[in-house]
Amino acid sequence: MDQQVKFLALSPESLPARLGTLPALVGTLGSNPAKWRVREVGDGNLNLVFIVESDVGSVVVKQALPYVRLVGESWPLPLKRSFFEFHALTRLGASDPGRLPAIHYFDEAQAIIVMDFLSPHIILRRALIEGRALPDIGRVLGEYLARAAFRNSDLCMKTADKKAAMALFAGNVELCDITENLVFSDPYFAAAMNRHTTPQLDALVTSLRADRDLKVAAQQMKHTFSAQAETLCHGDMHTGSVMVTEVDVKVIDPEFAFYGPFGFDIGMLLANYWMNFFSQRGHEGNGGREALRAELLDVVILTWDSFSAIFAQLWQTERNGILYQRSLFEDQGDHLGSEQALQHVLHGIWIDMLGFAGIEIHRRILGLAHNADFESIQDVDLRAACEARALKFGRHLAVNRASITYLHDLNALAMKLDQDVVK
Ligand code: SR1
Ligand code: MG
Repeated sequence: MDQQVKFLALSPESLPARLGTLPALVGTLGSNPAKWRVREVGDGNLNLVFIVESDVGSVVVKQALPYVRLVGESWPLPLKRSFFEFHALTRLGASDPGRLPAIHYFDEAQAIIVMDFLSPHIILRRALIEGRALPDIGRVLGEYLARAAFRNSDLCMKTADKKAAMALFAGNVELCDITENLVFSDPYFAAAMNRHTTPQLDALVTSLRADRDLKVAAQQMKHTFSAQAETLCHGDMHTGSVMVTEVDVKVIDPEFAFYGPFGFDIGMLLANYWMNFFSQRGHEGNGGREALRAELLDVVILTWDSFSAIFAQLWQTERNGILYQRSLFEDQGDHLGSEQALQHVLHGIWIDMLGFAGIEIHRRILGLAHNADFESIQDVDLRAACEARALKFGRHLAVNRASITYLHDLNALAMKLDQDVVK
C-alpha cells in the first residue's frame, strides 16, 4: 500500500483543523484553534503564506505549492524546496544568531514551515519604496552576509561537514534552474516569459541582446554561479527577502539556497539597493527623495565595508578549514602572507559581487520576475526612464567588473545617470 501522505494545500478555513493539535502551534497560539484568526498574505512568486493569530500569540505558516504561483500549474515546481528552506533557515540562522526567524515546526511531506511572525516588521523593499528612514541595514546585512559566507565555507568548516552540506543542497536543482535561466540567460534573448516596458525600452533591449561583451559577461557569471561552490548562499537575497523595523533587520525566505560563490548574495542585495535608487524619481510624489537617494548609496558602501571588515575578522579568528591554513602563514610568523591571501579572496568576492549585481539589475527589468520598485511607478514613460538608467548601470557593472576599484566611483556614475535626460 502506498504509505505516502497526499499533499494538500492549506487554506485559511482548513488550517486550524489541520494544524490545531500540533504542540508547537498550541504552545504559541493556545489550544482552541476555533479562536485562531488566519489570513493568507503571500504576495511572492512561489508559495502560500499565512499569518495565524490568537489572543495569546502568533506565527507564520509557509507552505510550498507544487507549482510556481506566479505562473500557475503549467510550471510545476517540487515541494522539496521547503526542505531546503528549512535547512537553510537553520544553518544561516546559526551563522548569525537571531538574524533569521526561528522555526517552530516543519512538515516535509506537506512542505509546511511554521516560524516566528515578525511584527511590526515590514518588507524592506516596501520601506524603501515608501521612502522611509532606513534602520541600520548596511551594517547589519553586511555583517550577516560575511558571517554566513565565511562560516559555511571551506575557510571555516571541517571538510567532511562542508562536503556533506554541499551534497545536501545539491538537490535544490529546480530552484537553481530558475536562477540559471531567468537571471543569467533569458534577459539576453527573446525568451517566452520575458517582458519589458514597451515600446519605450524596445531599442535598448535590442541593443543589449546584441551586446557581445554583455552576453559573455552574463555567461561568465552563470559559470561562476554553477561551478564555484564556495559557501551556502541564501540564493534570492533581494530586498523582498529582508524584513525591517526601525530597530531590527531579519532575513527571510532562503528557499533558493545552494552552494555557490561568496559574492552571489551580496551582489544581489547591492543590485536591489541600486535599483531602488534608480526607481526613486518615480516615487517622489510631492516630496523630493534626495536624502533617501544619498542614504541608499551610503548603504551600498556600508554593506561592503561591513562585509569585508567581518570577513577579515573571521579570517583571523575562525579560519579553521582546509583553505589558507595557518600552518602556511601565521604559524610561520608570515602575517603578511595571510593578509595577502585575505586580500586576494576579498578581491575575488568584489569582482563577482559587481558582476552578479549587474546581471540581477537586468533580469528584474527584462525577464519574467520584475520588482515593485519599478513596477509600481504608474507613469510608464517615467518608469521606462528609470529602468533605462538602471540597465545602463547594470551593463557597466557586469562588463567592467574586473576594472572597477571603488564603490564611490560607481555611486558617482549612478548619480550621473540618474540626472541624465534619457534619450
Ligand atoms: C519563477 S520564480 C521568479 C523569481 O521569484 C523568486 O523570488 C526568485 O527571485 C525568482 O527568480
Ligand atoms: Mg522569496
